[in-house]
Amino acid sequence: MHSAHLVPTQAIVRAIPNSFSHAITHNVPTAPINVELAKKQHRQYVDTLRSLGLTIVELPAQEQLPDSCFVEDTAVFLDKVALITMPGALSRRAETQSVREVLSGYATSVTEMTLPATLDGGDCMRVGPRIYVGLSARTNQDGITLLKNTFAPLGFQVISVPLTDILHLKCVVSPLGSNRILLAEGTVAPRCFEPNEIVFAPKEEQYAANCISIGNDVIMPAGFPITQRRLQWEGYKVHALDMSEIRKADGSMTCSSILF
Ligand code: CIR
Repeated sequence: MHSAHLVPTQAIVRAIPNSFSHAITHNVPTAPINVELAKKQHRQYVDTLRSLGLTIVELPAQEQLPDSCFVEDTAVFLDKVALITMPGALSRRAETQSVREVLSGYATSVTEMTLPATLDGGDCMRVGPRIYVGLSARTNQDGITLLKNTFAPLGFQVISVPLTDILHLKCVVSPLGSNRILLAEGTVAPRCFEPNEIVFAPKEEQYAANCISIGNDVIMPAGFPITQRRLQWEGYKVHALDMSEIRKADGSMTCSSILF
């Protein structure tokens, strides 16, 4: 049986490489990525996780892999079971090796995905006993089948959510504890997530729908006042971080760590 939702105590992160300006992006940034500022924003992100009591496992930057700071995409790690993914983007596939090595130290079982299956961790959202998984340009049906084969035996219900024009499921929705989510309006139909409670981020604040909730604390991007007020009104303590440079590489809150 899967564990009830537990507050994470550890975070795996990876420093931003100097090559970060070559990360994949679908945004056409209005200005080039300021890599030094991105590194500063990443340090603030890591410091915030640490200030909330998490033990940080920081992997060294990998210069030859510009997207490698987005560790979330390389593994799904729940209840000490690790599924090492086959990232959908070819240029990201070599990122998994060092994550597998570090997770092997914490996991009771490690499964490695192989082609033709592909899956990015950013498409997987655990909410209590359910794992929602985006069927996306990065995650295919074979990847979802392997996710099910790995986690259904632990008692998780795996629910696929077809996506169009959305990079990853968690670009538009993220968990707020074990029976509640934050969802960007006008993206995925709310009924897909029944019976969870939903807090909505307005469509124009879609980027803010990707947040990290740890107990009563929520880490979200700065500059999204409506979503921030809604979360505060719900009683969360909000930590708003400047993510301007990380966003230019299509990165956000959840993708920069593996929490467990
Ligand atoms: C990519 O396109 O793969 C990266 N530039 C961004 C990945 C962001 N990952 C995530 O949201 N889980």
